[in-house]
Amino acid sequence: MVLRHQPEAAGIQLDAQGWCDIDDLLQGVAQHHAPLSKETLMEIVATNEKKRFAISDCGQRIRASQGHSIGVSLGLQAATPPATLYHGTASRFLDSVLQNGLQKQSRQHVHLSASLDTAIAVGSRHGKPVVLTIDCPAMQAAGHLFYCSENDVWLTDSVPAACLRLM
Ligand code: HQG
Repeated sequence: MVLRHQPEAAGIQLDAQGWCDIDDLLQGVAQHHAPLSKETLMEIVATNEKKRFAISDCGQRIRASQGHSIGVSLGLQAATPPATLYHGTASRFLDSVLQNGLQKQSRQHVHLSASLDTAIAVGSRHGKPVVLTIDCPAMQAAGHLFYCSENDVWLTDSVPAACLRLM
């Protein structure tokens, strides 16, 4: 939450690439919430089921690898995706998605996955899950760029309805 949506909740600031100093984070969390040791933080980073957080090469800074709703520039390189990616959503969003395509809503990107199971899990967060397949070569031919976050989430700016198919 703090590293992706609300750094001010811990009284910290992120730099333009989303990094913050680990000691500042620990101090801010202690002041605004409850004490958190560096060992516990590192344990969270290491065991987080989605590997959401990354530590900088120097070991002094931390950031979330994707999923921000605040303006950070992750500096990701465009990459070639597999031919098919998946997006899980809730059945109640389906009409709108099939008509308007996928939009990033409050996040910085539309999130896609190479795994069907992941897409089902992501869609289930919103309600009865439905899965869409994305025709990546068609999107690339139309000039859309794809990025792969450090924790293997595929990101893109939007997906046109013509490149989506309901599974
Ligand atoms: C939907 C979690 C209507 C979209 C997950 C989704 C993921 C539309 C919802 C990550 C629409 C946005 C992201 C349109 C898109 N009309 N609905 N035109 N276009 N939508 O949570 O993909 O726990 O912002 O289908 O694991 O569900 O945060 O995106 O249902 O990786 O690490 O609008 O969040 O990761 O919801 O999930 P979200 P998401 P973390």
